[in-house]
Amino acid sequence: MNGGGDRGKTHPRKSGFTWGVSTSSYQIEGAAKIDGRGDCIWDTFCRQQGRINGGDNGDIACDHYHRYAEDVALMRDLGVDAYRFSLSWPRLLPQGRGAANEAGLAFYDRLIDMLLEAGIEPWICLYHWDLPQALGDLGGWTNRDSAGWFADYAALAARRYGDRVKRFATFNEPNVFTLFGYGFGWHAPGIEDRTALHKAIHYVNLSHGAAVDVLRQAITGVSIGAIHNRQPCYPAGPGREDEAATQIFAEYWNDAFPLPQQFGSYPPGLAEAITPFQKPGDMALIARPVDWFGLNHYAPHYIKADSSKVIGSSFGAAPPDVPRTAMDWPIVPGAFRDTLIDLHSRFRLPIYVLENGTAAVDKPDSAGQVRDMDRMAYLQAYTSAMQEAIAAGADVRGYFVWSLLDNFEWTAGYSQRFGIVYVDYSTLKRVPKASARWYANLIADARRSRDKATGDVGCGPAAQR
Ligand code: IFM
Repeated sequence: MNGGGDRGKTHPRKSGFTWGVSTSSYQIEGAAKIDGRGDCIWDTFCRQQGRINGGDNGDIACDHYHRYAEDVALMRDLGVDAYRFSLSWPRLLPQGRGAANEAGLAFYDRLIDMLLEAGIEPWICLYHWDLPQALGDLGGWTNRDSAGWFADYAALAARRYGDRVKRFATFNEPNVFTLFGYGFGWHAPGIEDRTALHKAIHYVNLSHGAAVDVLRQAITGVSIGAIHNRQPCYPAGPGREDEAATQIFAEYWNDAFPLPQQFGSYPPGLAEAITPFQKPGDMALIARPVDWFGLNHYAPHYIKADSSKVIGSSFGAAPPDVPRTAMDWPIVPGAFRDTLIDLHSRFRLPIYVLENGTAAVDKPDSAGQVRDMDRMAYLQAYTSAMQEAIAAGADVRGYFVWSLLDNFEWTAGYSQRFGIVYVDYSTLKRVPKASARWYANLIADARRSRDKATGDVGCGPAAQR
């Protein structure tokens, strides 16, 4: 395990706590068929009848590819320290490997340069689910060669952007895209197969380790992490079946990636199933030291036994008295606090919250304003819970709202809005919601309290007004 140093000192303006916003390539970029971008597995998945709510797809999304300057200006107005986005692998390498696409590479040059000019630190995530279809055709993450493909892609990104970008994440939520994509068949590529799931878990872990090596070697002063979605899992019902199912589910959800990546071994419930795909030396490659732990957190899960699923468990219903978001996700800020404290005690790495936020039913009023009181209440409660975790000793160094913009919410299409900036999908006009103003005030207050040099990390009570 890494000693816990946060080695990245990369942006002149930045010190102390990092406030940011996050997005991902497929969810916002659009421009799916121009400037040489290749298809990704989500392009294919969206074309399949009945997969996505309303038959939506990422062809246009928020058209960030053309409107990035406006989006950087929105971030500058928010006053964020950092922006976490993902690179579109098929935009850089249309076939996933081989010849690079200069137009795609140049797009991120423009974005990065504009962010730096605006005083916003770019954080790159290499993979947020848009695997090139050409690699999907070769088995995608169920092919052991994926580790080599991913390492080569990481090397390309490092060579091109490593002079200006020092913060790199390998994967976003590997638990979600492997379990939903290869285990439950809900996400691209739509596979429901136990063997495929276990291969994908192991080869994604291998790919992570291979990319860490490449990035570390190629970029002076790089600061590397992976981004994991962690939520407490509780049995949905009182019986022993749900209790056992919850234990299994929690291992797949919370531990299948962080444990091997940090400690070099799989959780007990997965170890046997993964063994056939392991080769000598694999675990050492997977457990390469990283500099920080990226956490995505939304809500606890309530789990039930489900023999129709390849892992024997699935999502159940939350108790009826628990408040929910528009996604029907429980609102339990205390679970966020406890997750941060638990993470700190188990992993001893600096923590960056790289996604937290909520979907809400947002509509402009007659004056064109979006008064998203539910989102503000959620963010207020969750940032307060984070502050409680920090007060209890958790080493939390940053918080990024999911998401800057309303965007393509995977199988929900455009029906769920997570942005603090409203996007009118018919005109692509952006309207900062009330929560954007709230977040800007939070950041400004935090910065003032930081500047007073009180020793506060800048997300203390003064910042919570
Ligand atoms: O939109 C997603 C994101 O792509 C990954 N984390 C959860 C978000 C909300 O569902």
